[in-house]
Order: sequence, then C-alpha cells, then structure tokens
Amino acid sequence: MTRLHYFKGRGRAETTRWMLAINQIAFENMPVETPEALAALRATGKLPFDQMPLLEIDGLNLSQSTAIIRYLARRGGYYGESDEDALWCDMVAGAVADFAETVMQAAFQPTKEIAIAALHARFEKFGPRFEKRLAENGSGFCAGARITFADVVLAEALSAYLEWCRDILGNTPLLEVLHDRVLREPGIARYLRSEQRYPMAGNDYVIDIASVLQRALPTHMPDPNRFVPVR
Ligand SMILES: N[C@@H](CCC(=O)N[C@@H](CS)C(=O)NCC(=O)O)C(=O)O
Repeated sequence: MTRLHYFKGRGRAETTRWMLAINQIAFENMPVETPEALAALRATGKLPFDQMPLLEIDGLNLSQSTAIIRYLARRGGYYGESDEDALWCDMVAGAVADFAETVMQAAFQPTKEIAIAALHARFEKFGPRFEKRLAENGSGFCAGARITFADVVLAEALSAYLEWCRDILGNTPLLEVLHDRVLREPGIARYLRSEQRYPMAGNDYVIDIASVLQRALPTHMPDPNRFVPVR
C-alpha cells in the first residue's frame, strides 16, 4: 500500500497528493498528530532528513516534496517528451514553489486582510508570467504538448489562491482554462471529491503543526509558547 505520512492537512504534502491522484495511485493518508507519533516515525529511520512528508511507495521511502513529485512525474509520464519539455517543467515548477509558499503561509498571518494582500501581491508578480508562458507554449499546457507535473502543481497552487481570492484569475484567461482542465483530470476530480482531501488550512491546522513539532505559534495567537517544551 502507498502511504503518505504528514500532518493532518494539506501543507507540503498536497502536491504529492495531486500527483498520486493524476497517476490514479490509491494511497492512504497517515496523519501524524502528536510529538510521540513524529518521534516514532523518525525512529523508523525512514526520514533521511527527519522531515515530512514521507511517501512510502514501490518499496521506497521518498522524502522532499520536490523529489517526490518528480518521481511520480517520471513514473506516470508527466515530465514532458523531450529534454526541453523537462527543463520547462522544472523551471515552471520552481516558480510555482515560490508562488505557492505565500498561500501555504496564509493561515499563519495575523488577519485575513493581511493574508489576502500578500496573495494579491504575489499573484501580480507571478500570474502574468505564468500566463505568458502558456501563451508562448501554445498547447494550453506549461511544457510541450501534453499535461505535465508542472501543470498539476500550478493548478494546485491556483486552487489554493482561489479559496482566498475568488476573482484572482479574472485577467489571466489561459491560467483559468489550465486550472479547470487539470481539475477535470479523472484522478484529480475523484481525489478532490474524496474524504482524503483535507480542508483549507485554518487556525486548527496552525495549532496542530505547532503541537506536533513542539514549536511556537505565530505571535498573534494566544499563549504562543504553549507547545514549546520548558527546558
Ligand atoms: N523541502 C522540504 C521541507 C520539508 C519540511 O520542512 N517539513 C516540515 C513539515 S512541513 C518538517 O518536517 N519539519 C520538521 C523538521 O524540519 O525537523 C520538502 O519540501 O519536503
């Protein structure tokens, strides 16, 4: 069985879930919900850098989300058809990682208004550039003639932006079409309807992570050091 170990939420595991979904690989979410569970997972020796996500698949222990999505891209033929396609996949996916970081941090911001302002600023920088890439490539996808993992991670990030800012794709019609197209992929459509899809991150998720990692909460939250062990 393919198992994905991570917190009980999307975070840095979500691109892996979308790549498993497009590959139509059945998987089990293995939520790590306590510091003891994380210590036990670390004690297995399966985490080369002591970090999650961890994907157990094909008898391997995969770490580092960027490496995991590329493994799944190669496995399913989602890495383009030429070296140039693969290069574009990597360049777009690199930019998407920078773009997605802001939406991953949104739930950690002191107010919704601050989070939304940061998302608009980030979209203004990257949105038109992704749109230009789609226009130049001409196939409707980011690299080559077919869907690749770059399209999948871009659509995943756009979906998260849309949850905060409903109208953000108003001036980027090619991005909107790409987003809809990826969401219609049968494996992804099924995953998004399933119970395996966690809700967007809120305060509960921020608290969960701090409690599992035993680290401080954002300073705007009450008693921010409540999970930090007293030494
Ligand atoms: N570059 C890594 C980052 C992984 C990462 O920072 N994981 C966090 C949880 S989101 C973690 O395990 N932190 C505990 C630690 O670093 O010891 C990836 O994308 O997988």
